[in-house]
Amino acid sequence: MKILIVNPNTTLSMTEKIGEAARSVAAAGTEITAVSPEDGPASIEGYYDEAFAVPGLLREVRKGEIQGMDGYIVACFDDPGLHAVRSIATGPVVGICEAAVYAASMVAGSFTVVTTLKSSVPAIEKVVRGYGREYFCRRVRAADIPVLSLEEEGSEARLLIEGEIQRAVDEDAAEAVVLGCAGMADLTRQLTAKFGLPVIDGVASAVKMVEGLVAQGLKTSKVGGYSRPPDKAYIGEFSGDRLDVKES
Ligand code: 5HY
Repeated sequence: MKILIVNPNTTLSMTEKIGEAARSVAAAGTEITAVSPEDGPASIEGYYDEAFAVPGLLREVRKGEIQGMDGYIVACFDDPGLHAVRSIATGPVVGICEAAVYAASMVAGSFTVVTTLKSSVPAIEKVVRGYGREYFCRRVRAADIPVLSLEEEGSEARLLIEGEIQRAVDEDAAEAVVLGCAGMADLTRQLTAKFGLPVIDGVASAVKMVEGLVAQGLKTSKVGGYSRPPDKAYIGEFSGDRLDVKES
């Protein structure tokens, strides 16, 4: 089974980390390919960055369709462009926020999300509500760290994340914690051991969910909302993003 993971930001060290986290849980026979777009923001911290990450994300998925990928993962915790990706993907597509909040609400009665900057919180709250998980989600907290500090050796990012997890336990009575950034994927095991409760990384959860969907022979429905858009002209910088009729 071939799974394409797209990290919608353009920081390759984070893409490599995401690929490693995915391979660490993938089943034998699952081939993981982790990529980033050629164009777009180095990190995604709110609505503006999200908007500019989507065209590059879609271009990588179009390449994946030509390469015959069986399933896709959108590896940014805002799940940017998830529905647009489903409009052009044949196989199942799962977002890491979507996967993590469903997994969390299956292993705990409540959870808190710990993300990076305050500017990322409203977008994540909206996505969690969109999945109908607001009943389980006690709070979306920010560790007040830039996304790219997770790539810096010796940064205090992990200490600040631990501090926010402790507050989630003490103040939110959270029974599980969801890591609100793909760049935190490598911290899961040590944080779970340190705090003695499930600390969930969406990359790992998404790999297992895509594997499960593909193994059932499920594909993205092309009836209704996720059907391919009718052909039309794309002009200017996006003229190359017009879907080729062959892709229909
Ligand atoms: C992420 N940004 O998972 C989100 C996290 C955030 O570049 N990868 C990013 O802070 O919204």
